[in-house]
Amino acid sequence: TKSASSSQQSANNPVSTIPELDLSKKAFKEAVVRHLHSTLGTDENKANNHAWFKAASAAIQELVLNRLRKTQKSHYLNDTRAVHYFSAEFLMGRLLSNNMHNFGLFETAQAALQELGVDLTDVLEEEPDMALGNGGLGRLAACYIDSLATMDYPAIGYGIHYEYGLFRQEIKNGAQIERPDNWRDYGNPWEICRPESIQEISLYGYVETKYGKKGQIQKEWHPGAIVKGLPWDIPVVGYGGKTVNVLRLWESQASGYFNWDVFNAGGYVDAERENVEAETISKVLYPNDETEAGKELRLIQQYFFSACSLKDIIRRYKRAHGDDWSRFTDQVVIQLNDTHPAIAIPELMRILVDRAELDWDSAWEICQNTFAYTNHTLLPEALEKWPARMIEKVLPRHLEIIYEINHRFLSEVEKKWPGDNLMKAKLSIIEESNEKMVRMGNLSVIGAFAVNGVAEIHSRLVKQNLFPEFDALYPGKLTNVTNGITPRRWLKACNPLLSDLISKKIGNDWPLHLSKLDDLSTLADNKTFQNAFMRVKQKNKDALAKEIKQLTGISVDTKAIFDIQIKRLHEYKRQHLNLLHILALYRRLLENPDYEMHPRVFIFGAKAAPGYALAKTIIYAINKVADKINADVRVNQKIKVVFLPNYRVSLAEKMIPAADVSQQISTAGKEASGTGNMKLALNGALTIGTLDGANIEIAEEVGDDNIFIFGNTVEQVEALTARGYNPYDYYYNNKEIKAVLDWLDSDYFTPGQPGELSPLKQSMLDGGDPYLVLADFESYSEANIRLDEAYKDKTRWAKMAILNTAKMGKFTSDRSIEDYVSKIWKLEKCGIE
Ligand code: F58
Repeated sequence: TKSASSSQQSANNPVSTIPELDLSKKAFKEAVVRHLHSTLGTDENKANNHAWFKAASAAIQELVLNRLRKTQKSHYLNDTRAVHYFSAEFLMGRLLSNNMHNFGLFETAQAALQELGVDLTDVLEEEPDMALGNGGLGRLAACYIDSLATMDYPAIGYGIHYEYGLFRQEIKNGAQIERPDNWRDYGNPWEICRPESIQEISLYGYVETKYGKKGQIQKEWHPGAIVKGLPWDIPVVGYGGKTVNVLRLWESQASGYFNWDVFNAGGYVDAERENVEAETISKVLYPNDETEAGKELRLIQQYFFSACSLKDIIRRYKRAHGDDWSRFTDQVVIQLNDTHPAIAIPELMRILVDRAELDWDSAWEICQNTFAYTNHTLLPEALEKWPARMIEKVLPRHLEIIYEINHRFLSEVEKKWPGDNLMKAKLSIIEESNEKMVRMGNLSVIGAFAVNGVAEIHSRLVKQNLFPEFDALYPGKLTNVTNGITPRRWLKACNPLLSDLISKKIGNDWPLHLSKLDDLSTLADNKTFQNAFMRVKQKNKDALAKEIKQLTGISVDTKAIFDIQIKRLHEYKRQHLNLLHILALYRRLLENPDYEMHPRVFIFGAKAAPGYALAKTIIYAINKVADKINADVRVNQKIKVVFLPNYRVSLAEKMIPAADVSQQISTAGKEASGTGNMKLALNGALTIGTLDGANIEIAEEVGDDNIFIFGNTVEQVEALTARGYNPYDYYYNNKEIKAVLDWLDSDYFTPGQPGELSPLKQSMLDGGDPYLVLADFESYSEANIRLDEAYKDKTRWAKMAILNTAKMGKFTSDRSIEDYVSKIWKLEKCGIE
């Protein structure tokens, strides 16, 4: 299907200023045809959309590689300091449209293809998403490397070249089915294989203690296995097409090396060889979000990409500086995206102490000045801990180093709090439980020079609740960098109609200077602009309605409120609060057919971790409730419920421009930041949300009149849990809550199968309702009534929507990156001529 807008000509095509590149329609057309012939071996008559996609991508890639060469040469000649963004996940989505936009070539390409008889919209649909991430954390990494390139900062992303990204979700009879994500089945036009930069890393084995010439103790790791890392480079094109950085992703390969001596001596290694065949390391992305799996293969994945990346960095450093380590921390800063790459800390110590033979203190100083760490969660089940025995088996030398780091650290603690053993137990890297565990968060705080949370409230809670003693021990180390999103992908490319309207009013440099959107504020009361703004929203809704019809068969009223909740499925995000409210509306309509409400379509998109049973039940419940409501003629003119399968970046790009309402309803204190909240508000959706994560900062920007806030605050949540929260109080005191929960026990939504939805009810009653769904229900219901009231007043709603777009300047990832640069990374721009 055609999206509403991409066939429109736009007014905001920036004039390119790259003299050596021919960005004309003629040149693009020729390049596409040339690739059709010589790269794909087909021709204009035979080519299908996929071939056109490949040829168009190859044509763009020529420009990309030209700028990549220039960028790398310039970074090399200037010997620039660079940030190395270590992340187990990069959720890139599609690249063709983005790269076209960043070269200012989108309209040109569209016209060129049109002359060839091809629709660009159909061609773009051929590209599989690069879904090498779970959710917010992985998408944040993708937005950040976009901003880094756009702002001419020397940067490289390091991660894993997963053969299978996040699973494809199918819905069968309402339930989630996971299917493999074969994103590279037909090749990937962007990635460049770099066999010349292969690295090798070691695993397993044992450590030998030796004595050096001066009698000093030396450690030698005799690995049990060696694995090769083959790098694949994905060019990252900055807006304007000047700087092209890279994302380097490691694929694991067998090296053929296996230490039989170790096997004969130790015995246990052989079993591991079966467990961890080299190729399996980068085989598949772990599909968990917010739970820590604790699997050996996951630890190996983390070490694999961290160690390959460090070797790569050191190779590059040595090329310029030889064995002189004194300038290392001037040139290199490594950002750890959560604790997943934290094993890089002992790995760098190993390289410096065992290999480079630096003394411990010098090595530690380098280490502590190299790493910075971003925390993305406070949920205890998401804080990584590894059994010491597992680390000992996989990385025996690293465990020794971790113990040594801890030993020295605990003597610092002793100096600050003499004799306080409780304090030591709390701060120790090692948790002395039944099974000794290594706390990766503590290791990261100790090994990094800066630690940041991802929104103001989250960073405050990191200081106050998660790491208060570390904050006292290292004043100033803990800080905040509020998340951001790239307005290139999340407005300019995904919402061309709104982008054009904005550019006509305020000029076309807002994608680089998002605060300029504030100029729209003066138009918020302007009738003509309101109409234009809402006309765009309507067209985007019409387009999404077609998509919904195609994907689910459900027809929706495009004049209804499009109410959207899109994010991973998790109890703390409370999709089930949304669902309970839908059930309440359903009941109200059945009881009173004249119940006053504007028609509303509730649209969900969410993947559940495959092992998270209750999350899967919630998806099932949403689908079963949807079936019932959508087929019930008594209510289906007023409410519809849609669950769009396989939520992913490219689907988000279609949903977000069409949203009237953005559901951001996590339990206060649980959502570190959220970034979908920013994308939706930027596209003119009004937020109904709790005072959690970045919602608070969004409310500050748009003002209380332009957002629907409800629910318990963090303080109230803390007080409520402290005095013993009992969900039954709400169940027995609120008839509506009782009725909708009891409804779940019946077979009304699952005919012939009573009890299928009971686990959901149980979780909110006997399960203790850990995320306070019932406590927030009434306030949520009231906020929904306010929202409904507001929507009835078309002028008021238009004004509110415009102000949401206008006030989102703060949330560009360019601002986040500038915060990282000034607070943490201390980089200088390197403009590429
Ligand atoms: C998310 N974390 C936060 N983790 O939940 C969200 O509030 C925040 O906006 C976002 O990070 C960016 O800071 C998140 O997405 C994961 O997906 C991890 C994947 C690997 C296992 C542990 C969770």
